[in-house]
Amino acid sequence: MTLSSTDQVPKFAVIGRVNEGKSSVVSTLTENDRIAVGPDPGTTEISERFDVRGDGYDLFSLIDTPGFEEPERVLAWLKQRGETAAERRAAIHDFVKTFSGTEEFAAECQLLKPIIDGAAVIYVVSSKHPFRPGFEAEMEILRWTGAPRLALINKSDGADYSFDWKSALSQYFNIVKEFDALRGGFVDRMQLLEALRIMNDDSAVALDRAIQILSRIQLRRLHRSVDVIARLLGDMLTFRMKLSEAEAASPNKNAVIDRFHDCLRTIETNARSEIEQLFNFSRIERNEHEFTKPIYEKDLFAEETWQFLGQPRWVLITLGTLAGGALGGAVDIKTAGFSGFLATPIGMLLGAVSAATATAGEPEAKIKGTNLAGRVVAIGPHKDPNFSWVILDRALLHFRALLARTHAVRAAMQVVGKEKIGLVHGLESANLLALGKIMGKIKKSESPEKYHDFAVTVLKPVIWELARKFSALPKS
Ligand SMILES: Nc1nc2c(ncn2[C@@H]2O[C@H](COP(=O)(O)OP(=O)(O)OP(=O)(O)O)[C@@H](O)[C@H]2O)c(=O)[nH]1
Ligand SMILES: [Mg+2]
Repeated sequence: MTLSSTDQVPKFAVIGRVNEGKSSVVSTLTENDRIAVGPDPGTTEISERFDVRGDGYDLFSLIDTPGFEEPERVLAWLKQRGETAAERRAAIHDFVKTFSGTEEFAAECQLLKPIIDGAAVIYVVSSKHPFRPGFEAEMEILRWTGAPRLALINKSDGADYSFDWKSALSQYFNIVKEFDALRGGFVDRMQLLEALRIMNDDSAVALDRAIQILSRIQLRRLHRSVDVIARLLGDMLTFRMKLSEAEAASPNKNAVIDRFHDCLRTIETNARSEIEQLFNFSRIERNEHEFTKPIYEKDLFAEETWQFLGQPRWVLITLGTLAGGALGGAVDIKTAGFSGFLATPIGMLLGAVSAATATAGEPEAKIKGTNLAGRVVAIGPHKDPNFSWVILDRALLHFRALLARTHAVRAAMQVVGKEKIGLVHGLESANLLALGKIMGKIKKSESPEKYHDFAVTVLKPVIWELARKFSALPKS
């Protein structure tokens, strides 16, 4: 369903010098990770329009363009033809008409054509390069177009010349804004749309609607992500694998366990892909090299995963006891702290139990088997008490990495920060207890569906908190 004609859909040409991050801005704002972005100047050679659609509406379009190559020569040509204000726009038209299809000024023709066709301008500069008067020629050319113009300082790491840029840009552009194409979250993107809306009255209604629809879609994605993670927990915690006839007849324990683990890995990988697709990521690379894999990307059953993720043993036992109602939830395991907690009689008791029962244990040693007439016919579910926490932790880490990523990033996904630590033990005690309880119930249940809605209710505040931290939560 398209309610508006194409003419009413706001169009923005993203313009600037080569390699300033124009295509990165287009990728991030259009949530398109297939646009060519690269370190070599001149990656984009022809202008290309990318449409943003949502809930059946055309919302806005961005046009990715090649960088200015010879702005001084172009300006000199224009100056010979446009002496008065009235003549300047006509001179731009003449320029494109004269040089289109020729070898001269190919990049400039490509980038000016969309403006002639009615696009407003987003002029991109990188904060890491200092402002030089050489840039004034291209800014002047853009002023001659008479189109509404917003300047975007693409913030990057390292040197930051934003301050110098601002004073120069404000002389040529209606609005100057900072934006980080590699990190800008949903909220930052909406703020940019709001700035574009202010810049150009003609597109105000359309952009208001775009912000409204995109916010609705974002909320829906967050809800669906909670749903996928809740389903992942249910599926993994109750997963049982039937042995084939051949496996049951001559059991090879290791081979069967390997297949069991492969099935669990597949469930996890599918859930991750489902969430990535919800957020329009189509080709996130997974780094296969063991040493550079982020923790959540390390194999689910790698020893390191089990060391850093999930819960320490003492927390597992405490949580088990609390969830079982023995302490009535009266002890706050977070504020009690490990050492202080151990000094209490309950803590000493639990410490002793922990020391007596905790085994470093291979995760695969804890799989339940089902016997029938003396033959193992199925195995599962996974019995390790930390299993549920490890898969939850991995799901949260993956989700966090996704929220921290924009569609302009082409590198393999990494956990934010290099801390070798999961997320579950940073959760609020109330959330921890509720999660422990629900995961315990799911594990014991034959049908995880029974607890799905409950799991969704418990997971939602955790996912919402992450979304808020990463500017991914729309304004209500
Ligand atoms: N550190 C950092 N790098 C960035 C940022 N934005 C873009 N880059 C990198 O800068 C390089 C150029 O980015 P592009 O988006 O292709 O730049 P462009 O202006 O479209 O370049 P051309 O098409 O060649 O004119 C790529 O390697 C990007 O990953 C940023 O905000 N921070
Ligand atoms: Mg480009």
